Amino acid sequence: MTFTNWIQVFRGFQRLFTVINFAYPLTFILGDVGQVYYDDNDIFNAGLSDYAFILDFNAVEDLIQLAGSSMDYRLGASSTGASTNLWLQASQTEDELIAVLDQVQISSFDQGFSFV
Ligand SMILES: [Ca+2]
Ligand SMILES: [Ca+2]
Repeated sequence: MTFTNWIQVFRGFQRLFTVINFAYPLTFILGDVGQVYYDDNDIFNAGLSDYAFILDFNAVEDLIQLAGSSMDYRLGASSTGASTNLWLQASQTEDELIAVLDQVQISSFDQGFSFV
């Protein structure tokens, strides 16, 4: 079992999942075709109780896989400004928190993301 597979095993759990990145490139599977993980499936709730908390994300080396297209998501600064929150905005009344990229500021999907 690769580490990527191990991450996939935990997909969709209603829990906070912390991923500690290692020195080599990783792909974080936060969605598959037609399925968004860490979505509480309540369009009126921001889904703050389940999201992937990713440490040491490096957009040059690592990859976050998401379902849909970049238009479905938005990146925003955390309340402290030190980290980046990844939100699902498509078909949501209240944007859904999918991931927190700890201690990195990322403002575009140009690098480090793939959409399936
Ligand atoms: Ca929600
Ligand atoms: Ca969520």
